[in-house]
Amino acid sequence: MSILTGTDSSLYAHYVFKAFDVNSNGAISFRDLLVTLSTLLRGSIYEKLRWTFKLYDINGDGCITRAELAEIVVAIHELMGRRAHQVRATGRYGQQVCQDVRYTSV
Ligand SMILES: [Ca+2]
Repeated sequence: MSILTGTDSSLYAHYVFKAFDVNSNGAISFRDLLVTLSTLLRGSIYEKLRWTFKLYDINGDGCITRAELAEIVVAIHELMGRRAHQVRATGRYGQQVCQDVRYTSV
């Protein structure tokens, strides 16, 4: 955690790292970096959505569960300076996001 900003980017960085690691070998090669940056900067909407889906699909099983969505929401909140125990203590962020997704997908 950054003492100056009170933020912790490590959890979100972990998930972004996994999404950049195209061939899931635990390292980001120069090719992985180029493929990902190309996708995010010049890719189609479908390619960008597929990359974002990969970010949220933590275990890579092709589905985003409520728990996975909650994990990403916690990571984003930590990135913004809220502590994980505060976010998890309420348990409402992930649930609220899931409800919002359900309502907007109907
Ligand atoms: Ca999953």
